[in-house]
Amino acid sequence: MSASITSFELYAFWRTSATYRVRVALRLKGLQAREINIDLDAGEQRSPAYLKVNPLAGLPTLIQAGHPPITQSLAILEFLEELQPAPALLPADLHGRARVRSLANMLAADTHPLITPRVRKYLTSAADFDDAAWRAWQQHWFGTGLFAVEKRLASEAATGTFCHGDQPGMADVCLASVMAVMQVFKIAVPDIPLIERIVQRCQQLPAFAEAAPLLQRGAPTT
Ligand SMILES: N[C@@H](CCC(=O)N[C@@H](CS)C(=O)NCC(=O)O)C(=O)O
Repeated sequence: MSASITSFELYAFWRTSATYRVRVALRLKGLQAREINIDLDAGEQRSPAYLKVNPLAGLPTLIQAGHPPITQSLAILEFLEELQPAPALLPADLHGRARVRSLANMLAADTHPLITPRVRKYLTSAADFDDAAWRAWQQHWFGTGLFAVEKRLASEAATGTFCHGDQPGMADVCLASVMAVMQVFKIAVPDIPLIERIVQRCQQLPAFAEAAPLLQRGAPTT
């Protein structure tokens, strides 16, 4: 592996779902990144210094030395896939790739962004949401996304041990990332047996197990 491939920096915070995806993908591909902690609870994502890196104030951002920052976890996963094609996070066939990207987007684009700190901040300040209303919001949007994914996984022949066949891929990374953040926030969605089975299988793999939020630097120890 060339030196340039390993010289990554990852702006990260212990519990973020989108950062989890990148941590897993790096590990699956045998790559490493030095993490730079951005404390979301302290609002560091909105500091002038970080806004220069990522004007949308989100984590993660991946930096490869000498290149512009790469934001958006799915763009980072696609970048890593092209940089280091094996093991593949996307299937070899066109329609398989479309299916995996579609499942990944259902989770990373249509489900997770609704429960991010900036949404919470807005709802609790501009819309008078209290803790109970925020919890109901999280439950609603996680459930909406996961029920739809469960329905697809149950009805589509390409589902295997993992979301697509018997190798972990981009959809599994996104699925496990959503389930990981739900665990952090103690949100449970009932009646998603296939998802639970697939995520349990993911967690048996070191790349997923080592990316668990509570194992990351800065995570609470109790
Ligand atoms: N679509 C973006 C989402 C980025 C994002 O919202 N990340 C969350 C953490 S999981 C964040 O940093 N939020 C900061 C905030 O909402 O203030 C991606 O996939 O990278």
